[in-house]
Amino acid sequence: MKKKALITGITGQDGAYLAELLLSKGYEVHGIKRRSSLFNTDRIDHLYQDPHETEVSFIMHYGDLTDSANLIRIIQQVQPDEIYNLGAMSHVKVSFDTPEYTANADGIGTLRILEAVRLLGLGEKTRIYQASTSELYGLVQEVPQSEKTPFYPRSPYAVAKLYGYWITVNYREAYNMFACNGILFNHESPLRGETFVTRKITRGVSKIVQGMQSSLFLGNLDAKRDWGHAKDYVEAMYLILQQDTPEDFVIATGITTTVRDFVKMSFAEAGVEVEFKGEGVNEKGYIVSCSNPEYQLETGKEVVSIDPRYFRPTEVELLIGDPTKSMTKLGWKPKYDLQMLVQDMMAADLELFRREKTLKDLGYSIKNQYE
Ligand code: NDP
Ligand code: GDR
Repeated sequence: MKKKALITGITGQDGAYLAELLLSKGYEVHGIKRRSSLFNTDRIDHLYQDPHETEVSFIMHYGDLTDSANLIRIIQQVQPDEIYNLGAMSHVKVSFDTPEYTANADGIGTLRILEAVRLLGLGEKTRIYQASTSELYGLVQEVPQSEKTPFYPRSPYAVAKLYGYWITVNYREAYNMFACNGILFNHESPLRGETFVTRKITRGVSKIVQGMQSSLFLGNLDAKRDWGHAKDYVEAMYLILQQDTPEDFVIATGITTTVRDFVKMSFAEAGVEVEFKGEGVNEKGYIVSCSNPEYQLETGKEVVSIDPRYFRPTEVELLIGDPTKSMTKLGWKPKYDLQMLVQDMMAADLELFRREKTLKDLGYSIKNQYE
């Protein structure tokens, strides 16, 4: 019998990589997707299998973390061995605009999964992974941040995830369920959502060097993040659920970098050197040199500016994780370092916009005919 996994948030960055990983391990993978007025399955279309065929091992269900009855029905039908709760309103800045919804989906949504498993009598069979986050650490209490570091959430997103973290611990202790938190630090990839800072940068840089955009507007350039590759991080999720006892784990690289340096590294991938001048909201990035003959870029051109619209009411300034426990107990080790991550993201975005530019230059509109 194949093992069955149910993934919430399967249409997201991590959902897509995790589904690929579990399929490669022989799992039957079930995913919950939300109904949307436009297709939202781009990241998993390559995994799609015609449900009319026999032996289908990738199955999608419509659902939502705000709908208990729906979750109970899906879990009852699937009877999963493992649930990966990755679904969430995952954008920190947007959570300040939609705090109540974020609490419902990210906080109570976690409870709905745990409670569905409990009341369906699956507490002994079904293992649960909760997508917890380094945002729980928020205002710096100590560095590097480990499983023992106190939490101090700084956004409605982080507060909702704090509830998700503790309700997972509580169900483990109260009902003896195999429920674990992965406290994952930022992880990125070519599949990263376009409004998170790394992808915004690699997309923006790819367009700027190809003459498709003049400048990139960013918020806090001083923020420091411990960035890894999502492909490595979904391996850790899987390992957490294969242990003999349920425990919580920090997943991180242990290296932190500013947003400003991520910008420089991304331009450098395209052969462009950028330097920053000025202070605070007046800081700007300028081109110093371009060694790539493919691009026509003037030295001194302003390519990065600050837009305070991207500042957060309360910011998380510094994240740096201590992955000692996951490295020793899980045997987890990332394959990608930051340089390789930037290379992977830049290669994908340069190619994406090279194609888009070619189509435009040939006179094809890449916009929907109704726009
Ligand atoms: P994404 O934003 O790429 O994906 C989020 C997924 O959740 C999407 O599939 C989205 O669906 C789905 N979703 C959103 N709201 C609901 C809802 N109400 N009901 C059901 N599904 C919903 O996030 P990531 O893949 O980057 O992250 C995965 C998880 O890990 C999230 O919980 C995130 O908070 C957490 N996390 C992420 C980190 C990171 O650096 N990436 C670090 C630490 C934790 P749709 O496609 O329809 O929008
Ligand atoms: P984060 O990721 O908030 O850490 O949450 P994000 O990439 O949005 O921001 C990282 C840092 O960059 C600064 N920043 C900007 N951020 C965005 N989005 N856009 C900008 O223009 C910009 N300019 C500067 C931010 O202020 C911040 O300091 C991500 C999400 O995936 C969460 O779901 C997850 O839990 C955490 O990572 C770990």
